Amino acid sequence: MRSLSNKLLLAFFLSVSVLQANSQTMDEMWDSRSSDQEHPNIGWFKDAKFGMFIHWGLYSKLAGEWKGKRYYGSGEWIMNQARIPIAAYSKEAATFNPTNFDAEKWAQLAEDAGIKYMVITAKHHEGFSMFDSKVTDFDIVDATPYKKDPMKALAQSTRKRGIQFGFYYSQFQDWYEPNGGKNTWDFDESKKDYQQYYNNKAIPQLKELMTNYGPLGIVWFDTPGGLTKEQTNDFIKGLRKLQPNSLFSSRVGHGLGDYRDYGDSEIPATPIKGAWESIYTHNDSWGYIKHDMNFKTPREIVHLLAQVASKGGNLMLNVGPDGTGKIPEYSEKFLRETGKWLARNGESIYGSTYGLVPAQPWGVSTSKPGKQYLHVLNRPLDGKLVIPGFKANVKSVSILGGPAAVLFKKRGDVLEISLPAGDAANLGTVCVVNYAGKLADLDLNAPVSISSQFESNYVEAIFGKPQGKTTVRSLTYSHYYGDWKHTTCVTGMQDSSDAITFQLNVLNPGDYQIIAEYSCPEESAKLEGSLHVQDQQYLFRTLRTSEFVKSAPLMFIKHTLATTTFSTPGVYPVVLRPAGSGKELFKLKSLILKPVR
Ligand code: FHN
Repeated sequence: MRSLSNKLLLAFFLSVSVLQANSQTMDEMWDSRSSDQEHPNIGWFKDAKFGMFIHWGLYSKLAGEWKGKRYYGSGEWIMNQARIPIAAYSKEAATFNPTNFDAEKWAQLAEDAGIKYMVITAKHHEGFSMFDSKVTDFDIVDATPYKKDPMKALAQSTRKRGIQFGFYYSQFQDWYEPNGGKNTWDFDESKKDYQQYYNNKAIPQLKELMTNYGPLGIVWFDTPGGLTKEQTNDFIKGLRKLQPNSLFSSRVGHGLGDYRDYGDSEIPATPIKGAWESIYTHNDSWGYIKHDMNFKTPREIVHLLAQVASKGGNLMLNVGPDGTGKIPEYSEKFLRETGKWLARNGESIYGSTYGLVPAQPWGVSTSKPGKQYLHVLNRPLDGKLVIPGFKANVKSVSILGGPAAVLFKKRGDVLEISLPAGDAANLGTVCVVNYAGKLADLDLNAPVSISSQFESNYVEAIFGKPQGKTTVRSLTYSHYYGDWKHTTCVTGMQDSSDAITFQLNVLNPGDYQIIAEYSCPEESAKLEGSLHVQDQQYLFRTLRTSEFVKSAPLMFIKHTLATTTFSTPGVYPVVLRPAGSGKELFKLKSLILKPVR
């Protein structure tokens, strides 16, 4: 009787797990909550700021192509995208021979790039182990002509350079195992026994990884599933005993990780306290695809790093080596350029926390005690950097890697810095403001600065104050398969009681065009809306762009709604709302203030 009820309970638990696993949303797969208890070893991670992610597996050899057909987007998903049966996929191991792999070269690249930690895929969803595992023969030592364990060498080469080393491990999805998550083309998901898979593969393999490769900075779990919170707790506890100092990513699930990872390629809209990380691909795919050449430029990488650091987080940027073990040429080249910038400007990134200067058209800021680092991502035309609301006493201003002292003026709370002549080759100038006393914490409600010294001033959705049913939220979509994008937009404005108000701090009087940057599906096209500024109402009709679907680009239009003259500097509210009632007006990404030339 007792064993029957146990079996029933187990069957119930399994069917609930199956349901849960199949109905997971992206937010559940990207669990971005972390434990309330700070990990005692979190310090190095908070200071590190720049990590290298490496996706490398059997999929790297396929390079985005299967049976003459090319696949785009996430190359490591090719087995799933092409529904390749295990029998055919596993044969690829017989010719996987990454003889170009050179641990020293990879680690040297990381060091040259200014990378402080590296996380590499030990086993991705395909189920192939890139390390020597006694748990399975489907691993690089047993199943390939290469026969060596590249992870041993890489762990040594990185550590020797003072770079923290960690493993990515897909703890739930394993398309090779009958009881692993999410291979629905070879197996019936409803018949799977996830516990069996956890007990016989995931846990023993994680134990191998945490025993045989020295101290691991991070175990980077991904796409949780099949375990309750209690079971996840037990799973974590068992592993922690082996290496109490290792940090676990939040994708271990149920809010039990040591730091937060946001969605793939996502930066939170506002600064976040505590330890967290943004993860980005260098091109479109995580795993190598030979026809993916959309590499972020050195300037784009530096700006991304500054953006993430200005909100208090780390950037972990992915590279995808090919099946021979070679890192793409442009990844090498552009990362080395980034490293040169960091060699000069690293003080503003490493060990910093989020910036205290509110939104400015010239860029973003990062902080250290007594210092604000101003990252000039857009240079003002007149070379004068204006920082309103800077209440502390400024002692000096300098440029990292440049003049030790630059001229500045303080008029009340407005700090004005005279930038030295521009250096076009510089990927981003950083001004250091040394100050005495205390600056107040960042005020997200502070008015957004608008200046005539820029071609355009972007006021992001997050700075609007919503009213009625209006909400500001992040919309997630992709261009190619799995290359996620996130845009924070004002949504839900349906009738005239709904509105969004932006407070603009106009620094230079003059004529400005007011442009709304929005996305508008067919059902919202031709709706009437109104914009209020300086006691004037301007009416407009929405223009159709694209539907909001997960698997296609979300298109935005820049629609000029009004031209206005601000005759004196000061704070001006701008209000947008639907004129009638019915459907959502549009999804507003930003308000753009463009000085009239
Ligand atoms: O499905 C994976 C994907 O292949 C890749 O590994 C990324 C990296 O964050 N994580 C998962 C999706 O979010």
